[in-house]
Amino acid sequence: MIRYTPLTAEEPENRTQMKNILLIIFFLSSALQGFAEDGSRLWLRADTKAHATVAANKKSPSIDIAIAELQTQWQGGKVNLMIQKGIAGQARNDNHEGYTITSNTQKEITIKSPSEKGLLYGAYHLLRLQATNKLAYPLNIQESPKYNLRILNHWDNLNGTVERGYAGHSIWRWDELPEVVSPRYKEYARANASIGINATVLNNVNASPLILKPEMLAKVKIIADILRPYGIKVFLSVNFSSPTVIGGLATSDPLDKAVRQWWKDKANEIYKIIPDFGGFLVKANSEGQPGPQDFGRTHAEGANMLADALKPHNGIVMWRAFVYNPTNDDRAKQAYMEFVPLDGQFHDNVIIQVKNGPIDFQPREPFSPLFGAMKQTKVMAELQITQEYLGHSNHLAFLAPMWQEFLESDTYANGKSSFVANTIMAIAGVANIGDDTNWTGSHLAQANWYAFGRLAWNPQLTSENIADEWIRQTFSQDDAFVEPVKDMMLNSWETVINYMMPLGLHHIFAVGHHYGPEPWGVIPGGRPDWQPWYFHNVDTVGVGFDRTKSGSDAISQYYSPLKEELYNIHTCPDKWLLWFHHTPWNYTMKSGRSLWDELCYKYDLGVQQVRDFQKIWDKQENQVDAERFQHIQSRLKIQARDAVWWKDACLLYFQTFSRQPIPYDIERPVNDLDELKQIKLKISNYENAKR
Ligand code: GCV
Repeated sequence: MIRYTPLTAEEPENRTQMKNILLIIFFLSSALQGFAEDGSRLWLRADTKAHATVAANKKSPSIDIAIAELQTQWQGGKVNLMIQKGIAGQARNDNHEGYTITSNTQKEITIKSPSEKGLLYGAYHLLRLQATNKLAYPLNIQESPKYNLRILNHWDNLNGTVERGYAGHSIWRWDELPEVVSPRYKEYARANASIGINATVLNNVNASPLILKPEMLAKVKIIADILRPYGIKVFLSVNFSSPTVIGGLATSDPLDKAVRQWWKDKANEIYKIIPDFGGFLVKANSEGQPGPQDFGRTHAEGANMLADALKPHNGIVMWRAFVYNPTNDDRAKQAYMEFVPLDGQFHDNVIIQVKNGPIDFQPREPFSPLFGAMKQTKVMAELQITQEYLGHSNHLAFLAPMWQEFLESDTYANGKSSFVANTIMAIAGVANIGDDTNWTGSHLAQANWYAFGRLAWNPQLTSENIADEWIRQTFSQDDAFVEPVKDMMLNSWETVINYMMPLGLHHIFAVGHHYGPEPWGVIPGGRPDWQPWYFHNVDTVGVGFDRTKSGSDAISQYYSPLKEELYNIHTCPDKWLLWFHHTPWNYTMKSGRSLWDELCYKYDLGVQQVRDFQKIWDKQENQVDAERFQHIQSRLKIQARDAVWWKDACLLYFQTFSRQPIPYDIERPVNDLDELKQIKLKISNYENAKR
């Protein structure tokens, strides 16, 4: 029913009538379009007017949250929450985070878990089934996460900027804490708990030593207290030079007694105020960060010193393997060369954190050969949720298919089938979260946060399943909306690859901002391994990085039979061809086309695919609120323009080497190479590209 303000005696009648007509128009248009939406509620948009009966056999802050969520949202009968030791089958894991959900009738549902956290996860599971229309009685669900540690890595700086962040400033308001506590911390915790994320690193791996000062730790404590009932542990990135910079010691040598004592004292200080503190994440001897090698020590010696300090408190060290130096060796080989010889030397509370690919979160990379190679060392995967190399928050790139391709890759470690997902014991994701109202800079990028959590819980979920769940919770249950939008999302990662870097091309971004194309880019006097030519090696013969025996032989780091498949240009999958082979322009591809023609068709396909996304989205205008409709529509326009920019820049530049025509049945370039070379976007590492 439409209500409007009653007439008041003082107002002239015609003015009042006019006012009422305007109000009616406003309400009618709101009702037709749905209410304006800013995306702040993420995928947690269920009606909260339910009055469900919920009973629990224990009281605790986490169980109170589970009760409150169910009471306000569950539309069915009574729900019993039961802590129960030793529940069966798949619901068991070391962390006791598993749960069962059972029902005899819709009238009574029971969620059991050995832990409070498990009950909370069970409650969110039940609500997800309701919100996606997937409740099928009788319920007989057993769940437990594949990995005990499912952690976000924030690259947030203490001054509020976010490295490679495209959603505004950091959500952590260090300047206001501990006195002022943003309501967003709790919303953040709730969103993460709803998808099973159970840990977070609050600050950038390019870490300021200041994070360990007592006044900062007092602020960290406040955040940890808010996240705790949601089952989320807090970790910090630490700077290896902290003993010198804030401790006043003469050295930060990990074998120095005073340094070791400094870290022990620091750990004690932290655990005194945050008893369940998770531990440290460390970027050492990488891209200018300090590390044990500054003192002639190894990564193992550095990591173990920190591990020893954390051990009495059950804390862990996540030590990153993202290391490379300007040497003569292929950058793709270096992490493996550095870390494999150290296998077996790390203490058992150290986990080596390895990026999914051997270079750096490129649009598509083969998996890093470190997965499966370290037999006596714990290894975890690092994924990038923030779209540093995938169009920032301007482009639609749903990343579940990328992560799935990675997790399902067969390493053949130990001479037998061994998928990446089974070689790791935890997953980290570099967060795409900021203080923008919609959290992630664009509405559709929220899906990547969601997908990360769901896959870290269960890497066997399909991308389709995850997209379906997310769309139904975030937008609409109507299949007429869900199906085309899901299709668009599922194709979006491959689309970005097509118009940016098809066939295994990589790192041909404009130097610095990693947004637009600059295959011709040169940093005068800069490191060779930061220059696009290092990666594409274009010449009049062909294009691509030779990683076979005649080149860097990075392929030798993989196991048989994968390595034989990759060595052979005819069996190397097209998607990785130019990653592993410097391929002649006239080489005949599996499609029967020459490499040059195939490259042209791929770039063109990428452009056409984005145009199709625009058509799909524009058709949804009546299915979605105006605010989110327009936001996404405007982002797709940017993406369509950028796709043409990428296609023209790469094809026109590579054409100066291939010296062949762009096939005449594809869209002609609309830009001139010389003009494209003049484009210089001024984007810092801390902002979304504006075009
Ligand atoms: C946090 C890439 C990014 C850097 C990032 C680094 C890393 O090089 O461009 O911004 O630094 O990876 O993962 O440490």
